[in-house]
Parts: sequence; structure tokens; C-alpha cells
Amino acid sequence: MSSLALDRKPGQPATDLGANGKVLSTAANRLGGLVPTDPSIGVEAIRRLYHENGYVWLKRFLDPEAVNAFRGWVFSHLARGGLVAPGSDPMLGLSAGTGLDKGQVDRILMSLVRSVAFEGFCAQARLAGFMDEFLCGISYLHKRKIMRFTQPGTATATPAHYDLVYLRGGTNRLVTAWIPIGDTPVDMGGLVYLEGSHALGVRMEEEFSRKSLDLSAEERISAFNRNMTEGGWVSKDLPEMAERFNTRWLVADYEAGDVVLHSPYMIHASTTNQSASNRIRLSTDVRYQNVDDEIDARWGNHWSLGDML
Ligand SMILES: O=C(O)CCC(=O)C(=O)O
Repeated sequence: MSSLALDRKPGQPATDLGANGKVLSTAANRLGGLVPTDPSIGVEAIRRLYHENGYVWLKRFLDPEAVNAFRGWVFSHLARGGLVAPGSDPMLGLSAGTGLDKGQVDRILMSLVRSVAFEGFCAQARLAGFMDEFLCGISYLHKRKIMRFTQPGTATATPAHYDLVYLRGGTNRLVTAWIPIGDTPVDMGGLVYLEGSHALGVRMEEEFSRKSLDLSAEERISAFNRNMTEGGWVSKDLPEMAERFNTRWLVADYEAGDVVLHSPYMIHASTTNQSASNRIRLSTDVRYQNVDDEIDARWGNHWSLGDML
């Protein structure tokens, strides 16, 4: 854990967070802590929290050792493209900095998201069994499963959005699982959630539906139709959003084994990776639903970079 992380309370960054050229300042009163949940409270209580808050952060839901072992496996492959510091333990995920072969790293990543090992990670017994219960039936895992890495010291950050924008072709009873693959303290730029924004997402979606009445069926479900901002984002300006909606960005020190479930209407984003210990952020975001609900056919293929979904 970085020295930054030792000087502060959980969820209270000791340093300002950056995203898309803007600063989420610790001084601005627009940052709060994501509230953790002990998975042992049971599925009904978890479901209640999920509906109340738009998310539930399940602490140590998965076996941390297995998650770290998977981290090591992923980085041992990405090392071939020069991503990790030569000679270092892949499980640490230490960045080699510049000089990586981006094309090669992307190709390897596209192989990894098609691998049996990744499929198994997302469908492991604890998660699959829980999803069946949570979704009150047989759960379905969307084939398009995303794995992301973020090197420290780069500008990479996910702009604010809610997931339904990308999945309008099926049910809205979707659940996203965001899984940090390895410890991800707040300075490593994990997911941040706009407090109470699942209600905002519902309103925004209603407005988009009204504006889209004259579009073709295909355009209506597209995140890139003319009524959307570029990329389907709500905004890249996180501080402005917190002011505009008079709310806070909730941040967290994630640990290996944690799983966050979020509603398809919950607005979230990520901040830049400022890891003082040079660690690469690695995570996956995958979507589950009840198999009997309508499935967005566009997500029936593996994720490809630039697939415009
Ligand atoms: O990991 C990220 O940066 C973004 C993840 C995301 O957008 C999601 O979980 O829906």
C-alpha cells in the first residue's frame, strides 16, 4: 500500500484525484466514501441495498488469493507486449512505463478476454450461484466481457456514464459486476460512483427515449445516435457534475476479492492511476441478467476494441 494510503481514513483520498484534465479536489466537499457491505448479510438484504443505493460493494466476496493469482496470470501474458517491469513478479503488476508495444498488448488482451480462464473467472461458482439467487432465476452472463488495465502516470480515465446507454436492446434488469483484479486503493483510479445517481439515470433515459421517437429502431438503441454525446458519456467533467447535481463522487479503497454490483442507471466513472508504487490497475466489468428477460443480441460476441458498443 502506498504511503499516501497510510495517511488517511478509508475512502478519503489524501490527494486530489484527476480525471480527463479536471481535478476532484479533497477540499471541495464533493468526495465521499463508498459504503462497504458484508456479503454474509444475505441476498435479500443485499438486493435491498442495491435498489436503495444503485450499488452494493461486496467486501471480500471472492477468494483474494484466487483473484491475485488471476492477476498474475493476466500480467504474465501482457508482459510479452512489454507492459510490466522486466523481471518483476507479474502478480504485482508493476508498470514498465513507456516503450510497450501497444498493438501487441491489445492483441494479447483480446485473446485473454476470449480465454477459458477468464470465462471461468466470471462464472466461478460463488458468483454464478449468487447471481442465480440475486436475479431470482437462472442467470445469464453477457459474452461481451471487458477487461481493462490502466498504467500509472497516464491520462486514461473512464468518463461518467450509466451502462444502459450501451445495452438498450434488451431488458433494463441488468446487473454489472465491476471486479478489481488486485488491490486498488483510491489513488490507483478505481471506479467512482455519483451518489444517488441511479434516479438521475432513470430520468436521463426517459428524456432520451422521448427525443428518440423519430429515430429508427436500430438508431434508438445506439449509444452513438445523434441525441447522445460523443461516446455515450454523460460528461467528462466529474467536478462539474457533482456541483450540477449537488451530490458527491463516492470513492473506495478496493481490495482483491471485492465485487461491486451496480444498476444500469447508476452513473460512474474512473479517475487516473496515480499509484506511487507504480502498480497497474486491472479490473473487469461484466453484465448479468435473468436468462428469461430480453437479451441485447449486440452483446452476444466477445469484446473487440473499437466494436462501437
Ligand atoms: O473500469 C472502468 O474504468 C469502467 C468500468 C465501467 O464503466 C463499468 O463497470 O460499467
